[in-house]
Amino acid sequence: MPADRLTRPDGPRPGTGIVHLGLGAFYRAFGCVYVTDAMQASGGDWGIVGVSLRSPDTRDALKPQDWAYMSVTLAPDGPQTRVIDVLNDVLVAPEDPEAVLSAMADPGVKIVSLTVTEKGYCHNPATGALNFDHADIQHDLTHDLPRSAPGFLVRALQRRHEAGLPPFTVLTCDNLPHNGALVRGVVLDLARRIDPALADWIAAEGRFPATMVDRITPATTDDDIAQVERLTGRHDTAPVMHEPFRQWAVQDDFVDGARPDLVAAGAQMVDDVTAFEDMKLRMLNGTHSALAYLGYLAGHETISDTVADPVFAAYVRQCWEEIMPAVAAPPGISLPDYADALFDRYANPAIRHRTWQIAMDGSQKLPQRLLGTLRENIAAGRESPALCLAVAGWMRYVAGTDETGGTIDVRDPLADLLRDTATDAAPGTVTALLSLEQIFPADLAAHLAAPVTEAASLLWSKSARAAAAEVTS
Ligand code: CS2
Repeated sequence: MPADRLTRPDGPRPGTGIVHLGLGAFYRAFGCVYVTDAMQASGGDWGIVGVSLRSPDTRDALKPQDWAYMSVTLAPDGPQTRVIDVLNDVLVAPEDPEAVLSAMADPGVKIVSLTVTEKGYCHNPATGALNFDHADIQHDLTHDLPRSAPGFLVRALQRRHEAGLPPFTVLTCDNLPHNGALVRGVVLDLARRIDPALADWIAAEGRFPATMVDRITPATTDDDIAQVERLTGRHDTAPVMHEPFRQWAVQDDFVDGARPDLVAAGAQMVDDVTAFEDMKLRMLNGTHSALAYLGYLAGHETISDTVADPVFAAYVRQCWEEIMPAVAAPPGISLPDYADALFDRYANPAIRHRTWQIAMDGSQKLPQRLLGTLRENIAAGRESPALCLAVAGWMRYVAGTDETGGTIDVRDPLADLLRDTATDAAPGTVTALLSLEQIFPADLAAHLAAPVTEAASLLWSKSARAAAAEVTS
């Protein structure tokens, strides 16, 4: 007998206080859970309207469940499930951009949060400035109904300004350094071209707190859906599968102080997020990407499979040795303990986080994950053989051919350019890719040329696994 479809539990429905752009698995496993906990502790009208900027899949899956879904905590000793019913609606921007703008301009909405991934900010990854050549930005400059995330933010703020309403707080939850300043910068860049007076108002009244978000949440698979059905006896087409760990450090700077009681939900409200952000982007995301490229090339499907291989277990520890001198620990945190905890999180066999998934969009990820650390190590005269191998691993990966001659399905906004730029040989590929200034600023590229070529030669002539063993002393 087929299992009953999950339905929304009976109970009061809070008013909508948040519109979230980019409703993927991560935000449903993270922000939606924090906001649910905050309302359970302290109340408030913080129901969420989710917005998908591209595909209708999440809306189509959640609608028959009245927007409820299961959050599944994958602890090493077994899963725990919980129904999350904080969503009040899900909109699909390309189908109805007007509905998205009216939701964002609603006076009850105090926060617009975002998980639109690195590329969703339409910025130049090396400089952080808005890329006015981006097709969606070109469109949004001349149309009232936008396509891009910066476009929706600017046009909705414009409506609020015209209606005499306060702006909403823009709460970015993407893995970008100084993410609050970055989103503020792209919004102001776009607003200034549309209407300088609007830009002045946003600059004066708008709030763009920086955040550090952390919870490992692989994409949900059909196997996961079947597992949830076995566990609960309910059919949920869109559960989210995540690790037990979660951490949210948020700069406490909201318009009129209006926000859910995130402290009650366990978030850390701080004046300055920088130290949390640097630690997480460099130690977690930096090694995630390193393991993704090299692990994929070595034939490992997931991060837990990769670190179960003793060569890569030693390699990731070597990466942390190279990263830690370039990280200032946030108050109360020991970096070696943080690294140990990361290792345990990566090793959790219940988390099937594919190396291929993390390898996506490397051109947008490399600067904040690996290149900042390398820049600081170079300035301090410290060598970084394991991190240079990670950069070489990315180069080999985006060249598009794996170690057995198979084609790699490279997903990246620059995928075509990267594949065409790479050559068959290691030194040529390194020189050509290092010359892409939207990823590698010229001064850094000059310093990286020799050590990355050395790492690439090792990688091309041996294998990812042998190269990882060789840089781990
Ligand atoms: C991962 C992140 O896919 C990726 O690039 O590195 O999604 C990572 O799992 C999260 O940032 C963990 O908080």
